[in-house]
This record gives sequence, C-alpha cells and structure tokens, in this order.
Amino acid sequence: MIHKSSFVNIIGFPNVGKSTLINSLVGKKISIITKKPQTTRHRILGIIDESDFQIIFSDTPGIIINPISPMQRIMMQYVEKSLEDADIVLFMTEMRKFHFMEKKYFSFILNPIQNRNIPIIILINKIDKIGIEYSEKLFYETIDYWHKFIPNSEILPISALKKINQDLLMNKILGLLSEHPPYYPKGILSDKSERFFVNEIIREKIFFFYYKEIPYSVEVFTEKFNKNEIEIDIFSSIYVERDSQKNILIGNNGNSVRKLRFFSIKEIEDFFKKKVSLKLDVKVCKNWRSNYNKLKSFGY
Ligand SMILES: Nc1nc2c(ncn2[C@@H]2O[C@H](COP(=O)(O)OP(=O)(O)OP(=O)(O)O)[C@@H](O)[C@H]2O)c(=O)[nH]1
Ligand SMILES: [Mg+2]
Repeated sequence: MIHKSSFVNIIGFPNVGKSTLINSLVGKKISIITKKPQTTRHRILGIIDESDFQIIFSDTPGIIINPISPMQRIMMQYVEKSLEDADIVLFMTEMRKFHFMEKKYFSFILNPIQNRNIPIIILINKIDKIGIEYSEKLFYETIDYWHKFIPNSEILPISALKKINQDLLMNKILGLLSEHPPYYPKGILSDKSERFFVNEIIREKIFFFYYKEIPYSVEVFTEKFNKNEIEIDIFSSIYVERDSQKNILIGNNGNSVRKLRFFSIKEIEDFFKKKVSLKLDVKVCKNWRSNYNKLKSFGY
C-alpha cells in the first residue's frame, strides 16, 4: 500500500484565523483562539491520519514584521522554521484594503518557499463576513490582488469559523501529499504535552478576562500535572512582569483570579474529559519576555 505524508504549515499575519483553522482541521481545540493579535506563541502540530496517509499541520505565531522583544524574535524563528520544512504552505489572509501590506513584507514569506518550488495555497479567510462587515467588491479586489501578486498560486476563499470550503481544502491537500512513511506514530494528535495544553487554556482565559498589556505580559507554567483514572491534580504558576500586574491579576480579595480559575477548570475538564483540581499561583518574573534563559525555561 502506498502511504502518503506531508507537513502542511499554516502561515499568516496575526489574527487572520490560523488557529481556528487548525482546530477545525484536526477536530479538537489544540490551539487557543482570541480576538487579539499575537495569541499563538509557539509552533503547534496537529496531526491527522488514516491507514494510507498522515497530515502534519502546523499552527504558527502570526508574522511580526519588526520583532522587538526576544520573545517575538523566537516566535518568528518558529515561523521561519515552518517555512523551511513545509511540504505545502497554507498562507492565510483576510479581505482587507492593502495600503498597509507593502509587498516587501512578503519576500519574508515567499523567498524560502519559492526557491524550493513547493505548493502554496492562499486562503482568504472569514468569507462569512461578506455582506455583513465586508463588501463583495472588497472580496473580488482581494482575490484579484493575490492573483496578480503571486501568479499561478491556488486561491481558496474559506471560513475557518463556519467551515466553509473546508472539504474543498482537504481535497486539495490530499491531492498534494507526497509518498512518504508516517513521520509520527499513528493516532498522535499533537507534538505538545498535556502541560502545554493546560498552560494555553489558562492563557486563553487571561486574554479573555484581562485587558491591555496584561495578557501579553503573562506566561503560564504548569508545575504539577498528576493524572489518575478519575481526576487530574494540577498546579500552575502564572508569571507576570511587574508587581502592579500581579495585583491586577489577583483582583480585589482574589476575585479576578477566582473567576480565572473557575473558567480554566471548566475548559481543562472539557479538554481532558476528566475532573480537574487546579491550584493557581501568581508570581512576578521581571521582564521575562526579554530574558533568553527565562524564555528557554518556559519552553521557548
Ligand atoms: N467571522 C469569522 N471570524 C473568524 C474566522 N476565523 C477566525 N475568526 C476569528 O478571528 C479571530 C482570530 O482568530 P485566531 O484563530 O486566534 O487567529 P490567528 O491567526 O491564530 O491569530 P494569532 O495567533 O494571533 O496569529 C478570532 O476572534 C476568531 O474567532 C472566520 O472564518 N470568520
Ligand atoms: Mg493563533
């Protein structure tokens, strides 16, 4: 039997819907989603397989043109690596007016892949917004822009949220897979650990409940994850950069962190399908985003 396997890497600017798509493709929420840009900080693999194929999807952080902090630089290394090892690139974008999107930005994306002549599918996401937030005219302008900018590329309008054209996308990907034995043991959903998913679920709730720079100043690190037949006992530390942020996170009489804990437990239970007991501790780790050693210890 011929077996096919390929790395299908999702790349794009922040907030276009990359994580929403990978979750929808693998059928489980392995990557957190928020309304705010720069939510995803890691490269996260989502793997699906059948007896005769295995597709390794990669979610990646949104492209930052001028990364400033060491953390942002590491995030962009994940994107670069993902461009290097892709067998197929899904470049995701949205309908927009193009005055910000200077062409020079795209050499970052196109150079590594065009040299290797690998297929790129341009996904125009959020087409469910046509007629609501975006005009049909803008939709056709967007298609036209990409046709002119990357001639011969495949362009597919989709909605990751509403699963519009997902079957079409899957069929295109299946048609492009290369003959190769499976890269990972069959049945593995992701390369990430159980602790990683806990960290991310808590981080998603922080994005939801806190404002401004707080979610960006936070890192979650799960110190303890003990699972038995019935329940999981978890202890996670939440690191912020300053004392003032710690106070905000905890809130008056601990009200804010209690709410965070409550909603985190709900989702962690849903993810692992087990009862969860969760202890949270808020700590200050000054300027962790700028400290390579700290970043390394957090798994970057
Ligand atoms: N209307 C609509 N909204 C969408 C669609 N796909 C994603 N979104 C929304 O867009 C926002 C960003 O989605 P994400 O999946 O987190 O985007 P991302 O590209 O992973 O963002 P970063 O990780 O920050 O780079 C969320 O509010 C999603 O609900 C879609 O097809 N239609
Ligand atoms: Mg994301």
